[in-house]
Amino acid sequence: MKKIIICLLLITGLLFSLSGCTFSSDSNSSSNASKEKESITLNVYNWGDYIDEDVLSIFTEETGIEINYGLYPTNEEMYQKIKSGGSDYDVIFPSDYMIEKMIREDLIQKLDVSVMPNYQHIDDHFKNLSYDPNNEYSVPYMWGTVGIVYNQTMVDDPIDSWDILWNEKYSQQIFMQDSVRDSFAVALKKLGYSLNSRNEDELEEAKNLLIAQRPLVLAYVVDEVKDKMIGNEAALAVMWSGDALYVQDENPDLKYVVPKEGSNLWFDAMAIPASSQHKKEAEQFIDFMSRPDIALKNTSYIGYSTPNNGAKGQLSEEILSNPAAYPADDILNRCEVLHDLGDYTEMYNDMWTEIRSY
Ligand code: N2P
Repeated sequence: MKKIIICLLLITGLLFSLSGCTFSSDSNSSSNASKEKESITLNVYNWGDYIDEDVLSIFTEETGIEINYGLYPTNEEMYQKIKSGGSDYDVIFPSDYMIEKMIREDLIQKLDVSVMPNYQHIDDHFKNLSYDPNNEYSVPYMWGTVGIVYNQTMVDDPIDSWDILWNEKYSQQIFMQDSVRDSFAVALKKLGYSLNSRNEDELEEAKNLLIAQRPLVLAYVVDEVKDKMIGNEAALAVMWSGDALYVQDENPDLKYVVPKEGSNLWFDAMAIPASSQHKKEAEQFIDFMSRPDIALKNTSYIGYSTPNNGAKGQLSEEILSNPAAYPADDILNRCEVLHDLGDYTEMYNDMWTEIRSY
């Protein structure tokens, strides 16, 4: 009897260690060792409020691949997480300049658009852009501009210039973005400089401008700005166009303008960190996100503009003719795309820390 029990224990132990091997390629599913089939979990890391979360369960239903979904507020925070290692993200959504930087630092891996049939739905205008000239590292997700959202019942000046954000009349009525590149872009454009300036005098000037603005600013915010503007908490806010669309829907007093001095035109795209062990499944997810019905769900839910022709073709005339969502060329022509600043990144970051410490 004893022998039989020992034998059984040995066999059980062997089975456990074998199943351990099967699952060792995926640390997240080791607790699911009792499942018969290997189950993969993709770690997807995205901006807050930047997806219709229903699509995540649709993906799991269709593929059996589980998704562990995490959020970040800015490119810089995402970058730090990936750079420091220790995290095992499989899909991220960096912006243009951050894609450039992450390619340079070998932090994202090449992907193969030839295994992504839905890549054909991405409009050619969003391909071969300078941050990823051969479309080797990223698949466009959303795009837009940065501008001012204002509450027309709370302002009586014309809003067409960044200058309004330095008007003392609106002291404590202004929300700025808690984001280094976005805030510097505002100050640099107000001064008539490039938002990619590497000129130390210009940067110093922009920094001083942002410090001078500090007492007028009610708060530096990210996603929470939407509810605050909907709730009439301030007159003016620097916002991304997609969020502007979303708040206008909830509060018709809110208007969006891209100031005459020019602004930022940005592109966010899906990419796979170099450390991901699930390239194939990550590509499958990126392709799924580019499928017209799924891209339509996302753009409709979050309000941001889609680079996906299959989805765009199904949007209402009301959305397509809203200049906040699909601006005409005269607006786009005065916008500039952010670039990786190389060694100057640190200078911007240090200055931003200084501004935020006042
Ligand atoms: C959504 C964030 C949009 C990112 N909350 C703009 N690049």
